[in-house]
Amino acid sequence: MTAEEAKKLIRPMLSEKRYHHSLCVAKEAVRLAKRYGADPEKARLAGLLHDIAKDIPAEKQLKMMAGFAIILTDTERASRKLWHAVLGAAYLEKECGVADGEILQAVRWHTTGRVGMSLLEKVIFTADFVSEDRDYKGVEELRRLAEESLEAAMREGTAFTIGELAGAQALIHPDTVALYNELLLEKNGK
Ligand code: DGI
Ligand code: FE
Ligand code: FE
Repeated sequence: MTAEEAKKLIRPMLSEKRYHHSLCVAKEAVRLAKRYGADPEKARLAGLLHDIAKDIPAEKQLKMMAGFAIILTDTERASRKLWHAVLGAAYLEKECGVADGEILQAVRWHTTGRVGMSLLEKVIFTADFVSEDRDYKGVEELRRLAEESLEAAMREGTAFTIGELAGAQALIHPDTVALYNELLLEKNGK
């Protein structure tokens, strides 16, 4: 799949704002890939495609996941913002002919993260936090950290996400917590 094909694929599935976000994440992912030695073209495609399922209505997302035989844990079923990552990867693989496992995994893990993330997964995870359309409080600090290392930005980013979720008494996925702990252990071990 070329970048032009990926854009054509996502355009009708996303709102104007979400489409713009996807272009911004792709641009940032290419930049981070070049900086940290990941494949820039895979980063571009994963960035364009990462939120492909985000604007599908919740009921339809559930139906599609059932169709792909995706089994959700209780935490996942109760956290609808997590669905688009799992569903997006399955949809891209099964309906859009995306065969590249690295790209599919970068989409699959872009929301929660996980322990042992690949370089491309880290690039997309970080680009999603710091892309130029983002303007939450603290984004400038995250952008600064992303120049230092992907792990530094991810540490701050996951701490921020976990803090927000806990503050709202929202469920925190175990993969998010496991990633956060891994990043802290790596930092403290150095
Ligand atoms: O799709 P985007 O908005 O670009 O970004 P994203 O895929 O990282 O989704 C962010 C949302 O997902 C945000 O509202 C926080 C939420 N989220 C991230 N990790 C967790 C989570 N929600 C729950 N319930 N649990 C998590 O571990
Ligand atoms: Fe997302
Ligand atoms: Fe996103």
